[in-house]
Amino acid sequence: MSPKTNRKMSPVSLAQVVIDDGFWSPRIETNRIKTIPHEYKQCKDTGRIDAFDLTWQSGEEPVPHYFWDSDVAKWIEAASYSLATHPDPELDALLDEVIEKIAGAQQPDGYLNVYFTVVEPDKRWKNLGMWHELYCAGHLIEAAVAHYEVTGKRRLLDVMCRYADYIASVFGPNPDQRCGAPGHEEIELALVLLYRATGNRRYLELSKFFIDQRGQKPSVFQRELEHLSDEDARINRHFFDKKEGFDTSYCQDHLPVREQSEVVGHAVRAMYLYSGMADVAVETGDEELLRACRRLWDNVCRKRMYVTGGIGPSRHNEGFTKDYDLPNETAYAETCAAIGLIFWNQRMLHVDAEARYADIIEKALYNGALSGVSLDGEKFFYVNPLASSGDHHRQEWFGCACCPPNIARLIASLGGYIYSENSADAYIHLYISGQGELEVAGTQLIISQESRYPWDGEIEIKVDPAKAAEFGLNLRLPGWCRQARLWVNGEEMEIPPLLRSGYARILRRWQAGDVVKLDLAMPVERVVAHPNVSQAAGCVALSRGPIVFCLEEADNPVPLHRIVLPRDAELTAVYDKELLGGVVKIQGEALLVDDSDWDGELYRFQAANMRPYSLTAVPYYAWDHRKPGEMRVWIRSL
Ligand code: FUB
Ligand code: ZN
Repeated sequence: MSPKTNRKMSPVSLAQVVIDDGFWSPRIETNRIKTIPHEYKQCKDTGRIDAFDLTWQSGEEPVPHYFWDSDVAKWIEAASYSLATHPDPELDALLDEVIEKIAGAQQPDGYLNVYFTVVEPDKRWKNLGMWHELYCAGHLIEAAVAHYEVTGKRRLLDVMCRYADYIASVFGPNPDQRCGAPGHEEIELALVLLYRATGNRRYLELSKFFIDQRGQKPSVFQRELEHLSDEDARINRHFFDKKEGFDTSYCQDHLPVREQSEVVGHAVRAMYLYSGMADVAVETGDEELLRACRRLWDNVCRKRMYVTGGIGPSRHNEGFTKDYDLPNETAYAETCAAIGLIFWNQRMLHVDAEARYADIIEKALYNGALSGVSLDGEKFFYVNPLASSGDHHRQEWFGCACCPPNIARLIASLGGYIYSENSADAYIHLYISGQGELEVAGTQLIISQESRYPWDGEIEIKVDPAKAAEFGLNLRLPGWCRQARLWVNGEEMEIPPLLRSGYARILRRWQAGDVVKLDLAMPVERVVAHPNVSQAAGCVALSRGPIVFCLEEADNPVPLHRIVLPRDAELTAVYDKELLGGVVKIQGEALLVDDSDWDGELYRFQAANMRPYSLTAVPYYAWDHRKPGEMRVWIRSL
């Protein structure tokens, strides 16, 4: 094996960051006081939490589902992150209570899964392809690590180490062990977190084992089918049996992961797999895995991603189809998939230190992921289409409730995405007001940011090292920004000579009181899609800074497909503090296809007339908060 590929930088942890930001602070507070309690209540009311008491009896309703454990796990993770930035003794005690229940559900051999303990105990590990035991284990491990890191309490961590030890005894390369891999990836990345938290290499090795099992022939998922009843294998066959033969690309098992170049199958599964691959690669110096990650990144980000950062267009497989296939109204674009894209890009960012990954994090964060939660924090989108005829609305919960606690854990941990550090450099990836405490060039360093981002591109950054030191301060120049200016202590700097992989690197001897100003021009932009995206042909999407906009019927009470935006129409950005919690809206003089002279015909030879029309567009993340109606991101253009 090649030598260790250390990450080029490490993220500054959530606990070292204070967010004090006009855009995010209210959302983090809503997440804390509304979303997290709401999700606890849902988990409690639907039986997910008490299911860990293992008192379920045959015939009782509801029957625990085989991925219920993961919903509670993600709630624990979200609540733990929230404690990191906002101590709350009540929440702390509630977490202890839930964790005790989970600990009580652990079996004498270390196994821990509600469904396969009380509902179908004879089916443990029988259907790895579809039955989610390893996925649930992964989420519980992530929860355990988060809870331990934030509170210092080992209860859940110890439980999950026992479970992971048991899993490591069952699965592995030895003759007395099973080959296997999770159908739904997740445990791979979680085991690396567990390895980092405990120093136990066995977890890293198990993660690598699972990663390399995927795609071997014959497939582990094919082999296990031989032992499944027709009834138990029905769901597998639905996804795996194709006209051309057995195909497990649904769970990225079509090829060994090191040979993969195309993102296929279920989108959340794919994102968690690639995150795990990046993690294992970083810890083991496995360049081959990283090369695969970079190829897959090119495919998804250049050919299979919505302008909102949503991914996975198809409802059928909750995932990918083919290059440039990005339908709008039927877009699946699951909230979890956009979040998974963020997780993976966060990892790649630290491997390669290239701003393109942070660009994707930002795009998904402000658009395709954030749309997943309502402004009041108590309703959620599972599916995030880019057009709607008015019948798609956020819901309080779902039978399959993966998305709500996923967005809660992302928002609660946002502080961990802003800064990174290494021995010679500090990095700012996201422009979010507040402070970060870093350690660079042998000194403690406080970086403070102030801005009205994402509504305004002027950012003031104060750099306060405990003692004067030379290091590079790297400021991300977002991919969406075409014109930036930079000043250090009032003196303007030329940016091109400072450019390093999408960051402006200011290398100097920094001292307390130094002030940097960055001005990112934020005009309204018309985005056009690659000519092969048939569903966006002849259209533009409006964006400004990191925000993608959409038309809603609430502002435009006309059929939205009849609004046409001339190429030269002036578009103005206006901040409206009363609208949707305070947003910039875009206004402009467009045209409306007129039907007043159609006289009832369906077809005619003469083109339709157009009349002037003033359009208003609002941020996509905030759609569906007013009177139900049409929505559309891609606007016809002329
Ligand atoms: O299967 C577990 C989760 O539920 C997946 O990540 C989502 O796509 C949904 O299928
Ligand atoms: Zn989901």
